[in-house]
Formats: sequence, structure tokens, C-alpha cells
Amino acid sequence: MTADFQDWARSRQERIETYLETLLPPSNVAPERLHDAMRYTVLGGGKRVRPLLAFAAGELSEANEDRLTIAAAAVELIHAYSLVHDDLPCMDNDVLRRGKPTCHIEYGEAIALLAGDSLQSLAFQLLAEYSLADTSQTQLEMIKRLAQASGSRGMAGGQAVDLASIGKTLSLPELEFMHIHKTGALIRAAVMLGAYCGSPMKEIQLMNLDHSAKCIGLAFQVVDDVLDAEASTATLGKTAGKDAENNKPTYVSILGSSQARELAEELRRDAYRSLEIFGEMAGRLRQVTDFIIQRQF
Ligand code: GRG
Repeated sequence: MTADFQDWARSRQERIETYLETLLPPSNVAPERLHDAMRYTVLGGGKRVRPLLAFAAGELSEANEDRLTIAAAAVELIHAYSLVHDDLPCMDNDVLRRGKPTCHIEYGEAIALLAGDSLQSLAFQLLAEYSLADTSQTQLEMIKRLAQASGSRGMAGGQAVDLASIGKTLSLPELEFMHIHKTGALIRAAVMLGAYCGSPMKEIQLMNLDHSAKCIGLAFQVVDDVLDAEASTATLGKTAGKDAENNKPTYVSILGSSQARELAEELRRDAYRSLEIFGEMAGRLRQVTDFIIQRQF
């Protein structure tokens, strides 16, 4: 990672943190415990990969930073909600997230469920409340994209396939379907929402960007599988080795670590090819892609 990229990423991470800090209701406003759980979940942790993708994609359409911050925050809120629900006993049943006790361990299951629900609602409130695109039609498209990416044809659907796959053998295409939905859909939405904040793009540009985002989303999950198998709990800030322990099919269980890493590289090359149409303007998006593939946690 170049120092220039690190500075860029840090400034966007700080920007999103500050925005979320002021957006989330204070812990002393009723219902206090719910608001506290929402703040506990969202603030002070996470790599903010999805916001970074939205900011980087926004450079392709010369989007305004204030619009990007709001769109990026909406995606991050959906991500935060998904982590809270994913950690619940009825799903992955995990006790550690971002290096601290999971939301339900800290606040109980009922509040954790409601915190996730409320974060999801807040995400859509943001997209409806502020002017984020040049036309209201584009803004509606943003709302639709995020809704689709979060629902049964996106993240929630992928999670359902994931839960049903425990203890089963999946083919590579089945695994790809699961990951493209569970993790990839929201990453794809982050990229597209960022681009929609700026000047309108040509159809061919949107198609290429969408394809690159699909590759980046899948590469994210391939690397996640490798890290789950290879990194420590301390490094990840979440319980390592859960996939093997839960007998879950992953890219590592099907391909082995080194072929999984090679697949991530192939996906990076595919993403880069689709970004060629944008020339130098896609520099940041290429750097965020590299960051996703080279990350250690
Ligand atoms: C509960 C509807 C519902 C969906 C859950 C996203 C998800 C679906 C489950 C999360 C389980 C998981 C660990 C998936 C692997 C990929 C992933 C989303 C990892 C966590 O994302 P990071 O690494 O987390 O961006 P940080 O903490 O950096 O934000």
C-alpha cells in the first residue's frame, strides 16, 4: 500500500466515522439501551471497506464528497446490521466481533435484533432524506439497488443458502452463488451507489463498473475464507477457524488455500480489465481492490 493510498483511506475512514457518530442517536436519548447498542455496533471498529469502495467509485463520476459520505454511510449501516444478526445464536452464534463481545453478548438477543433492524431502517431513511444524485430517478435507482442487494435476492438470500449448506458439499458454482449473494451483493451496491452520486455514466460504463464490482465482491469473500483458515482470532478480531469448525464449505475447503489465493488474483485481473474503460480515473478503485485482496484481517 502506498503512503498516498493510506492517507486517502484514513481521511475517508475518519470522515465516515465522524458522520456516523453524529448521525446515530445519542445513548442518552430514549430508548437508551437500543441507541447504545446501535452505537456500540457501528462506531469505533471495522475496516470500512464498503465506504472506501463507494468513495473510490465516486471518483469515476466526479461525485461530491458530502453525497458520497451519506451513500457510503447507508451501505455501512446495512453491513453493520448484517453482522449483528449474523452473530446471533440462531445464525453463526458468535461471541467476538471487531475485537469485542458481539452485540447480543453485550445487550441481549432482543436488543441485538432490534439494533440490527433499526440500523437497516436508518440506512434507507438516509437514502430517502437527502439529495444524493442529479435526478430523482437515479436516486430511486440507488434505493432500489441497496434494497435488492440486502434482500432475499442478495445478502439475506445468500445467508439463507449459507445456513442451509452447513455440513454439505457444494460445487464451485454453488459456492460462488452463495458468496456472490451473501457478501458480494452489498459490495457491488457500495460501488454502484458511489458512482450514482456523480455525473450520469454511459450504459457501457455502468455495465463494466458493475462487472468489476461483482469480481471485487467475490474476491473479498475468497480472501475472507483464506483468512478464516489461516489467520488468528487476535488478528481478525473475530473467532478464527469457524468455517472448518462449523463444517462449512468454503473456497479453502474446496480448492485449498493456494488455489483460493490464485482465484482471488484472477478476480482482481478480471476487475482490472473491466475498469480499463475508465483509464486513470479508476486508480483509487484499483487501489481499494488491492487493499481488499492483500488485507491481513
Ligand atoms: C444476517 C441478513 C444477514 C446477513 C448476514 C454479511 C453476512 C450476511 C454475514 C457476515 C458473516 C461473515 C463473517 C461473512 C464473511 C464476509 C464478511 C461480511 C466479513 C466481515 O466484513 P468485513 O471484513 O468486516 O468488512 P469489518 O469488521 O471490517 O467491517
